[in-house]
Amino acid sequence: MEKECKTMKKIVVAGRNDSGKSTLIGEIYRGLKAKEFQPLAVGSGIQDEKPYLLKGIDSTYLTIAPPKPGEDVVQDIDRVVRNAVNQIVEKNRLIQHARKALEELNKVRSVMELGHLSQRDIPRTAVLPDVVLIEAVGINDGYKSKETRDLGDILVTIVPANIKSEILMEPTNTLLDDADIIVITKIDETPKSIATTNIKLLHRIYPLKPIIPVVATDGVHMELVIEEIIKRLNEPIRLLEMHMQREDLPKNN
Ligand SMILES: Nc1nc2c(ncn2[C@@H]2O[C@H](COP(=O)(O)OP(=O)(O)OP(=O)(O)O)[C@@H](O)[C@H]2O)c(=O)[nH]1
Ligand SMILES: [Mg+2]
Repeated sequence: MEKECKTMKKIVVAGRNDSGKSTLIGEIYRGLKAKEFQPLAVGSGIQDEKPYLLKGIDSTYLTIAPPKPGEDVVQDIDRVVRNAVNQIVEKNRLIQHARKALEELNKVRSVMELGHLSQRDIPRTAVLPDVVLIEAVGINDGYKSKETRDLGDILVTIVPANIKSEILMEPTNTLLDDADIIVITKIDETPKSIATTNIKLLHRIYPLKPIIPVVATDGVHMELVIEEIIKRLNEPIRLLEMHMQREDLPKNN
């Protein structure tokens, strides 16, 4: 079990307050599930739960882990994930016990010439998650949380289309500088000139990054986000390199 948790890739979704992180996580969950992944969603506060459920995240795969005050992400995410996985394992064990018990009961009923009771009312066992989606706490003043950057294998940073351009131009915007994918939300409710200015600016600062405008509430353009995420989930060498860097192992060059 320990090993499985460690090898599960972590996708971190960061961004300002109210920028659409939970809504996007709900969409990513759906998109990955449609591609045969089983994500586990980790929210950072109770406000995240409702958007997750609205997007159809199964409560089996939903857990809320608030960080300590003043922090943007939980420090011991591995423990949170392990607990969530253990709960699913435990539930599966109970379900399997219930099935066996019912089989035994049906043997007795058969001897007594009573009808069989159906297994239908016992839930199916749940598959274990194979990828983790983590929501960081929304930061008010920018994109500078180093802890958040360090947490994940894939960093998805959200910028609401109506953001003030000055914020994008601030130095040490770690969460933008290091984002694997930048997602622009709320393009539907932002005046076009403002959205266009911000998107152009981001393209100029980050010419090599995927920068994807979406309407997170309606799932518009989400397939582009999912495609970029899956590309990265399937890049074992790159992820290996990231782990090596993190553990300060010698590099090749
Ligand atoms: N019109 C529009 N509304 C959006 C979009 N994305 C999110 N919203 C709305 O914005 C509000 C905040 O969305 P959340 O997903 O809860 O944002 P969040 O970043 O998780 O918020 P916190 O966790 O509280 O920081 C909700 O009312 C969403 O329905 C979008 O692309 N377009
Ligand atoms: Mg949220």
